[in-house]
Amino acid sequence: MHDTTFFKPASMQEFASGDGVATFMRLPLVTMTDPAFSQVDVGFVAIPWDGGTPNREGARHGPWQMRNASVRLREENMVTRMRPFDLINCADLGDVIIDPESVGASLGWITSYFSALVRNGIRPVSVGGDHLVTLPILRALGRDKPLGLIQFDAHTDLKRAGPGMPRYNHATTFRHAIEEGLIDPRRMVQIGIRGTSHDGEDRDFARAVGVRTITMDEFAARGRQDVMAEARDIVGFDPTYVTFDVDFIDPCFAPGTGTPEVGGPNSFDAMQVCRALTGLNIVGADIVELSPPFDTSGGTAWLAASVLFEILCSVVPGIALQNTDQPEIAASRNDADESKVLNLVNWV
Ligand SMILES: [Mn+2]
Repeated sequence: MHDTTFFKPASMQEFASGDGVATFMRLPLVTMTDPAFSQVDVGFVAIPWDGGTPNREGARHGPWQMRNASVRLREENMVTRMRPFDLINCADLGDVIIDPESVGASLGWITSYFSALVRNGIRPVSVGGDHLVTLPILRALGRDKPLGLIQFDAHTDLKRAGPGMPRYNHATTFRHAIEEGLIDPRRMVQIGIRGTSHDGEDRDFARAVGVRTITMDEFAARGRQDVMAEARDIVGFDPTYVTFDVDFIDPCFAPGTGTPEVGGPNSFDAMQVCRALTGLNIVGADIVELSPPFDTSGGTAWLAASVLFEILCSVVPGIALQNTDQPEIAASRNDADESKVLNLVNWV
């Protein structure tokens, strides 16, 4: 049962922009013990953990900087006119507690937390943390049936762990996810891959199991629209997870990340590829690897927060349309809102 009053961010037109405790997009903080918890459609979750980063740590501080940056976001997407907070209930759900002394315990705690979100019908949009955080999320969301996956990243993160690498680190996330049956590799596409490699074993694995790898060179040659049309075809309209690594973006736009690779997409590309996800059946999404120590100006965080808003806008239509089938929701929404949602789906 959904409340008919959608949760609203504290608007800058009503409350001075510097006021209050920073939450994602100035949304209400609704933790698991709050009576309103089960009314949340999309919950922003912070995972302040970089226990999967063998070198250049710092992503554990990402959620703090991202919350601060995101208070500058306004309620409406200027281009698409999407107003997510008018259509679904969004909230900041707080932080997942992790164990700084144990990777295994932290992975378990994250999975337990996200399993509770699944039980409450909440779609998580998470903020890392390093890219290993996606594995325990997928263990909760993909437990019953393998998900489709769209991965924006400079790296495949399909490495097998070797002697010089911990078994669970941020370069092995999707190798584990596929081997554990959480992801259907034939419904997985990774976009933006570039840089140097140890031996190409990850690339061979991708090819062998049917993962579609789109390098940065192919992305640049074909263009955003063509690549994203293929990505949409690959995942179809079955449940899909979206994972966005900040290092997808060229480091001149996004230096605040642990493993930058030159020659990447610009900030406009980053926004556009997320907008091209609109209307897919997105059961969860994350943005990871924002590492404040490498960009104390906060510019990378502002870009990441802007990407987060585009991801939210792309997740909303699928949920709003789903909710519309429920009479109590249909009655609560006026015709103008409904046509906006449908127009946006058609727009893509
Ligand atoms: Mn990654």
